[in-house]
Amino acid sequence: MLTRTQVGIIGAGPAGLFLSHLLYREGIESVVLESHTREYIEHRVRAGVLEQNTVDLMVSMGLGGRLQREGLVHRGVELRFGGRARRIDFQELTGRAITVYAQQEVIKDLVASRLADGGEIVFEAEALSLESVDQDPLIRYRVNGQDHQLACQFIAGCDGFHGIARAAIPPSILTIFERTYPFAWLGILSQTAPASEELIYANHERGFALMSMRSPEVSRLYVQCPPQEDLAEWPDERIWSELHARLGLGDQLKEGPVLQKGIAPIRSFVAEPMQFGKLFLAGDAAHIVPPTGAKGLNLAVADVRVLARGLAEFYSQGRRDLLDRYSAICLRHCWKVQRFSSWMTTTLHRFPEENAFDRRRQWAELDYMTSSRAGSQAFAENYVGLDVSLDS
Ligand code: RFL
Ligand code: PHB
Repeated sequence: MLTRTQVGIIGAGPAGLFLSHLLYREGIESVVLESHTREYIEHRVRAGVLEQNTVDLMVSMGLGGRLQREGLVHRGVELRFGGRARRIDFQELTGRAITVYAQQEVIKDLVASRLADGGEIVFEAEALSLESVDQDPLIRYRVNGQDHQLACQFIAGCDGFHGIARAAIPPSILTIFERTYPFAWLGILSQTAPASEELIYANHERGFALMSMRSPEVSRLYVQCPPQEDLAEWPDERIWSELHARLGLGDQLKEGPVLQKGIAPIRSFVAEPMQFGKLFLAGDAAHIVPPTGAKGLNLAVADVRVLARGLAEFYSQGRRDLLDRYSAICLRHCWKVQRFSSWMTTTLHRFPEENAFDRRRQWAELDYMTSSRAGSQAFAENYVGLDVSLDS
């Protein structure tokens, strides 16, 4: 079956869903194709930290109700290293804050509101190929074994790192910038009250650890582990014992039932350009940041705000100016976020090849960044989120 729309969106992650909302507000029609079920995407455990700009956008879209009731507003964060514990005060340094609200809750809010507005999200619809992306774009996709085609004026590739959209940009014009790290993150969700009101990032002899949360009753905790680690090597007792050792929270860290457990690879990745013909990549389809800066979802939102604005200009005034600069604008912002995320990652983790000099240098780096006004200001500004400049 052949259907038509203005913007064909592949992927109902944060990038695709925020985009479909923003377009709807501009009177632009879209169809979202998502390979998984609604149930699956609404329960996939991932991000937890929303920048102020992301929260403000949700509120302005009329999606702030549950977020403002259930989200936990954090005005600072703690860094632990070399026997020290230092707090960065976001409020004092930037006047802004971050909100802890799980990615799957953002997804639930976006899906419910989009469907209530009559929006089209096709679940279990796997995009198979993109055709004629520089002329008359067409997406071939499959639902329940049946092949379909979606003809569109533009395609938004919001299909994450493992999606198919990026491959529709000819290899001759695509450049990949990549860094893999010699470790992964083992994360758990536990039915236990958070050990502290604010997030704690720890650089410890035994490796990095992070104490985060999802609610006053549920903690989200991470430890650095070897890459390609087998989850079976990590029974709950071992995870708790590492968390105790690395976070150094004593009795404050209460153990509880482990509700979910998983290992995530850590990488930095950028594909340039983010646009080819009428295809625009957004979010993880174009770039991955290591989770240490808590930026991936927020970066996806930043991309689609620029894209929605460019498309709105195109449809309302016939101007392509912003669309033509989409890639340059997003990449400029993306590289600043890559810089911060890789700085957080290299400063807080242990590396197999490091020596005693490297350890002292890490501590000095953290000491300076958390004790000088300039250092803490820079940290706070980046953590709460930089604004996107529309200059390219
Ligand atoms: P997503 O979320 O991967 O969504 C892509 C969607 O596309 C679908 N798809 C297809 N659909 C149809 N046809 C195809 N051929 C398709 N191929 C794929 C997929 O099913 C999926 O639904 O990408 P998007 O929208 O760009 O969003 C990116 C974010 O999900 C990601 O960056 C964050 O989760 C990263 N992240 C964090 N970001 C933050 O801003 N704050 C955080 O605190 C934070 N913590 C994290 C994180 C990522 C983590 N992992 C999993 C590495 C913590 C962790 C542990
Ligand atoms: C989370 O709560 O899942 C989380 C928090 C901070 C990060 C990464 C993940 O840097």
